[in-house]
Parts: sequence; structure tokens; C-alpha cells
Amino acid sequence: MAINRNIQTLDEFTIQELRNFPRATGELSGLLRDIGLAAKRVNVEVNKAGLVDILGDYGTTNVQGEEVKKLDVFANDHFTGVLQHGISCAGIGSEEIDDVVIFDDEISNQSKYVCLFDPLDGSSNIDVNVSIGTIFSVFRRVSEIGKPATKEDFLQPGNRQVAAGYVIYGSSTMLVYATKRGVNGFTLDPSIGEFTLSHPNIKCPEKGKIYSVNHGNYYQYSEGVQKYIESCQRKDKSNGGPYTQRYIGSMVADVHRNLIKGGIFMYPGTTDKPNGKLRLLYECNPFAFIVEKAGGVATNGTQSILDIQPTAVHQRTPFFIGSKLMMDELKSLTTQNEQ
Ligand code: P6P
Repeated sequence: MAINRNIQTLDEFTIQELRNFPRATGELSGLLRDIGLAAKRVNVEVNKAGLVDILGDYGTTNVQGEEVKKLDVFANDHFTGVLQHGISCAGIGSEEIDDVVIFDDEISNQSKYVCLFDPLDGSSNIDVNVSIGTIFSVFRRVSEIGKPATKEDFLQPGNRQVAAGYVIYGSSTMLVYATKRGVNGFTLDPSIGEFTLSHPNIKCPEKGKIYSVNHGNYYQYSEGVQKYIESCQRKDKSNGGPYTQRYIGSMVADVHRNLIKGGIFMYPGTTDKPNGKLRLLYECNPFAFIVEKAGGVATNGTQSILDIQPTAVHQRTPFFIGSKLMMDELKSLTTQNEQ
């Protein structure tokens, strides 16, 4: 029976990638397959969240001081579990856990990588059936292999990431990840229970007509950001305006749409929250890595996200990400208005 080689599963793709790097140990491929396995398990629960008593507040609050939904905990436990019981990860950092978790067992200490993740971003949307997602970031350890991982392994600038990706639990479930070789998207085929390559070599369009921002905070934004938002709304032939405003309130869904179609996503600092809301290590860094590998740009308003030297696991940053020419427009307007 002829095997349809056109449908490449995530496992086949990562193994194929290995063949391109004969000296590779296969650890990173293994880590990505582990993440794919956890994503499939979380997907099952997300898809039936409305049917079983897994909804509702878990009654606790996480380090962000937010009500924790049961699915957040479920997702956190599954991603932590597959990585701890795999052979490719020495420790994790998670939005749901106060500090990094060093696995410190004989096998894990031999692993070259550490992983940070937001196990279920956008979880406030769970109860109303809006797309949510998992975001992950992978670093090569700077600490000595064979010994336990250290905090420094996790506090590296985003330009040191070796891989980053996200899972979007939406109308279909997709896993998108980037390495230095590019960005590839895999759609879960329920008939075989495998992620299959559906979006090879993703590129972010240089220009788009979608801008994504929470207008409710408009009067708390800087003058430059306000000017840019107004330029998006203006009927201006030079930039193809007015643009379309799309904001789901679930970062994975908003950034994924803009990555594929072209556009800009902004979570600026406000007068109440000068550093904004989004977390550098497990939300902004991974998306910045992915979008920049696809040809886009990501900044905190003044510098590249990937150049920021982290000082704390849960630190926040203002976040602007998207199509290169739109990010250039933003930069010119904010520079003019904030000198
Ligand atoms: P706001 C979800 O809670 C989240 O962390 C991101 O997924 C999303 O982009 C953002 O917050 C939405 O925040 O303040 O606009 O509701």
C-alpha cells in the first residue's frame, strides 16, 4: 500500500530535521515531541471543557493573583509531567508556578535544555469557548551538564532561545514552532491523533491591515501609541488605511492570526501598569522569536524584545509585535511623539 508521504507528522518532521544535522543528539527533537504529546492530552480536555466539571475556578490564585481555572492546573501538570519524565529537559518555569522547578534527577541533569511555558494562556476565555493556547520557550543550559540546572539557565535573553512555539486550541488545534531553520505549523488530525505539517515555512507578511489592541486602555497609552492607533483608523491611501481592528483578548489567537495574515499586536504600558501585562519569559520572548524568524519584528517600544536581559521569571514588558512595515510605522510615530 502506497504511503502518503505528503502528510508528514510532527514526529516524522522532527526526525527528518535530525537527518539534516547528523551531529545532533536528537534531544531537541525529543523535547518537541514531548510537548506535542502534552498538547494532545490538553486538547482533549479543552475540547470537552463545557461538558465535564473541569470548568470553574479552582479556588486558588496563581502567582499573578488571578483566579486559577482547573484547566490551567491540568495543562500545567501535563506539560511539567511530560518534560520531567522525558530525557530532554533539566527543568521548567511556568506561569502557574512561583519559581523555576529544577528536576534534579540523574537523567534530567544530563539534559541540555530547559523550558519555560504558559500552560494555558487566555484562560479567562475558557468558559466562553474562545480560542486559548499554550506558549513555550526552549533554552540550551548555561550551567554544567551533569549537575542540576540553575536559575541562570532560565534568565537568558530571548536571542539565546534554540526553539519556541505555541499551541492554539481553536477551530482546529495547531502547534507552531520555530528553530533557527524557520517556522512550521502542524494541524492536529483527529483521525490519526497526530499533528501533521499543514503550514510549512511560515512567513509573516511584510504589511498587513489588522491592528490588535485593547481600546479600553486608550487614554492610558503614551501619546505616540495613541497617534499610531489614530493612524490605523485614518483613511490614508499612503498606508492603505483605515485598517481593521481585531482583538480577541487571547494573545495566542491574536498573534497567530496576524502572523499568518499580516498585522500588528500591541499590549503597551499604561499609566496604571507602565510595564504592561504580558510576561517576558513565557509569552513575549517565544512569540518574538517565532515572528522574527518569520520576518516580522517585536519590541518593547524602544528595543528588541529578544535583547532584553531578564532579571525575574515573571517580569512583565510592554509588547509590540507584527509585520515589519507596520512596526516601522509604529516606531516612526512613537519616536516623533516621545522625544
Ligand atoms: P486584556 C489573557 O489573559 C492575556 O494574558 C493574553 O492572552 C491577552 O492578549 C491579554 O491577556 C488580554 O488582556 O487586558 O486586554 O484583557
